[in-house]
Amino acid sequence: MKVALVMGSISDWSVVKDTADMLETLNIEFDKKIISAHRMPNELQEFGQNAKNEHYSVIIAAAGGAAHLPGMLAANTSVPVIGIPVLTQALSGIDSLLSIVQMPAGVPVATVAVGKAGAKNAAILAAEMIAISDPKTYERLTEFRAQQTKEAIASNEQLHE
Ligand code: RP5
Repeated sequence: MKVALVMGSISDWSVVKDTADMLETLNIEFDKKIISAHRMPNELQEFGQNAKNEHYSVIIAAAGGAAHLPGMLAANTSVPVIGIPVLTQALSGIDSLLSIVQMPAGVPVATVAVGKAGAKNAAILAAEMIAISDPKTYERLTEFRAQQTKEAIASNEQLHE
């Protein structure tokens, strides 16, 4: 089971890298690709329409500003789309967030938080979707959660250093 990791521009890669790292941590196979909704509209449509045939289980799409990429991918496929709103300089990512989250009824995009937390959570959410029918991924997610709980508890030590 494979994830498509799509971004609107090479300028999004510094954010999407965190998603890629987390997918690797969770041992999820993925392909990464730049598809600009506005500069590559034909490629976007083709990619969305072929997503199922390409055996993608989940699409993660990151975009900033007038962030139409996740929504337009969702318009072209029933493969679930997770949208990452990229932090922007002009409007601090609120433009990205609203562009991605406010989808019309019938075409959902599962939208995560702006910035680093969202980038990581997109990968974890994709893994959770895959884990529904993949016990090995479920096991890895369980281990990941247990480890982060352990680290959070251990961070108490730092209060007394
Ligand atoms: C969006 O426009 C991209 O997702 C990027 O976040 C934003 C700016 O793109 P560049 O002008 O940096 O290529 O399509």
